[in-house]
Amino acid sequence: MSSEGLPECNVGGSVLQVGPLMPSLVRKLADDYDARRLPSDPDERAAFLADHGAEFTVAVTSGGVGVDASLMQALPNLGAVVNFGVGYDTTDVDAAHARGIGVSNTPDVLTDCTADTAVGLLIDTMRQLPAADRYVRAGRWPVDGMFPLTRDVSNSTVGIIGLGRIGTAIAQRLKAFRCSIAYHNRHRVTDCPYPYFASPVELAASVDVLVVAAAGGDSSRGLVSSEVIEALGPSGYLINIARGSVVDQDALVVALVEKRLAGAGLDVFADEPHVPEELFALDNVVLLPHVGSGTVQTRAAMEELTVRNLHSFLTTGALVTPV
Ligand code: 8YV
Repeated sequence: MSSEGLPECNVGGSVLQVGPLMPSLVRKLADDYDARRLPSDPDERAAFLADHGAEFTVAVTSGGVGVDASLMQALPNLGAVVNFGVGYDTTDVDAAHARGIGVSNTPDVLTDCTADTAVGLLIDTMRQLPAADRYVRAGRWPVDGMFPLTRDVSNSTVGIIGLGRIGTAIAQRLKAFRCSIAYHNRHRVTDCPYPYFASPVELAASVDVLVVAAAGGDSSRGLVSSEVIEALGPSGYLINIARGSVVDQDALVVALVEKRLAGAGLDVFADEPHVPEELFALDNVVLLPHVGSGTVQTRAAMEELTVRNLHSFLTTGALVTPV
């Protein structure tokens, strides 16, 4: 068997691994698909592509790296980019489609896990639970007394930027907390029970918490601008589990440092894995190392769907979950 549950196939050396992937997926690609890995060193990479670029028909990558237009050009026989992850903003989909290259991602299998992370992060941020934990560990409770009071999550108003699969799953969870939900998308969602705001600034001005769940890429870059942050205001919270690029990170950091925002919970950043150090000292900010989908079960399901896309493309020419 080439991979569990999938029929044997003989694909030779046509699979290219672009960027780091989960160790189990790296092994599977190497063992079952004879994949080669694109060197990260620029000189080695150029030489490798000059020698082998024409051999590859599929690139397997993830949201952290992706396949840009210049790499596509160096892979003249590429037919598919198989992306581990639901977000594919690092792959140039327009350039891919213009060249007849299919792109797949891993939707649905990570929706629940990522929505769980968003709600956990929202609670952690509004209730300052990580700071309260640090307070206990530092021995401050017996010395300094009660931890400062925080803010209710239940019954708060929450604006969701990007009411797609994950945004909707976040809203469903927050309904159990009796939160009022409103949203902003590029287009109104049909048959949606939540109020729609065409303007992110107006949405931010009317909620306690803004949750960013929009896809990354050029269409959403800087959508949460300094004006949106200002509209959220000194009693507002920002939660981002989407992509750092959706938020004007410099404006966010200044607003947090100057206390023009009540707090922020951030799982994603503009230049991962680098996080602005000004945030490290702020107890009203919760910082996570991009763990939205980071559970054993969810990553296994993402890996399985990645391999199904790869296998399907190699055996039938079609992707299972094309974008
Ligand atoms: C992964 C993600 O961490 O699916 C996504 O878009 O951001 C995460 O689930 C990422 O794809 C791994 O590189």
